[in-house]
Amino acid sequence: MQNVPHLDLSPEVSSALGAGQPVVALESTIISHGMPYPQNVQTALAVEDIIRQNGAVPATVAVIGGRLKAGCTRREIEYLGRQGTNITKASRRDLAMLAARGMDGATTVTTTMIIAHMAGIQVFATGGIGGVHRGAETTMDISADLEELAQTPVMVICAGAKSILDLGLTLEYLETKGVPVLGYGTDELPAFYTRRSGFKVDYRVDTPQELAAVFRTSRELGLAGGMLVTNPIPEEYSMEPDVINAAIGQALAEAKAQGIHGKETTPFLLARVKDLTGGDSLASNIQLVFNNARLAARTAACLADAR
Ligand code: PSU
Ligand code: MN
Repeated sequence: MQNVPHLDLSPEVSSALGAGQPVVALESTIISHGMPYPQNVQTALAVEDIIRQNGAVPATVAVIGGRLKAGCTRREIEYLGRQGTNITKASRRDLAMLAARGMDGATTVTTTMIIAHMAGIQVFATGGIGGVHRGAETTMDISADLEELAQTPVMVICAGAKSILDLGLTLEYLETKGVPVLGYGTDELPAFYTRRSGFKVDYRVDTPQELAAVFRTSRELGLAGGMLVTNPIPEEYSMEPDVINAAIGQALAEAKAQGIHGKETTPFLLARVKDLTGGDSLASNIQLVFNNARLAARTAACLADAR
């Protein structure tokens, strides 16, 4: 762990890391901006339970009162969930300001990676990452998540990315930045709600042991960046491509018509897709996060075993 004056480890996370036990980081923008209350809080707490059941300690990451938290209490998770979009969605550029002013922030993939790395946590589970937006060739809207994957050595386990993004350009960007994109049990990049996208990942990996081995090797080689593990949604919870693509198409058109831009874009699209598909997409979203949490806990356990 780096000595960072603004960082607080929860007692459970601190003792697990000190004893070399597996820890899995979790983001908080998915709580505040990614799901409605109260499902967001129920899901966040259930994800923590799943990580424990699979042999690791969960560390939900957030900024609370200016403190960078690796490990939130139930009360803090409840607070983030109730506040929802009132909480600042905190990316890399927001961290110093929030810490200096003693403010709250919900951490995206980017800031969760930063804080996990400060704390000494190597594995992070979430739902979907940000990427290159459709039309980025003119808007230049490319998520900071991709830059963070290029520079911060944390393994991010997700269900791919939603096709609110340009998945092909997202893969091109990750290739340029030297970020390995691994498919768990698949050769194909999953598209969050669906198991297939038509785009190939770099490598297929079939076990948590091998995920741990590749990550460890990357560190031994002194490579700077992280690693993206894409884990397809379980078949029984996956959605009809036509249904989800129609909702995504409409959400994108509304965002354009309303001039939504900057950090509002992703939360707007996520909320509209959820509304347009009723509760179905939310149920799928919850299940894929559970699935990623299980894999992350097992992978973190393999990393800890090999120490
Ligand atoms: N994609 C999802 N669900 C999410 C997010 C993205 O399917 O909750 C959140 C994550 O916190 C991610 C952030 O890091 O949005 C990316 O935002 P932006 O596109 O503004 O970089
Ligand atoms: Mn953006």
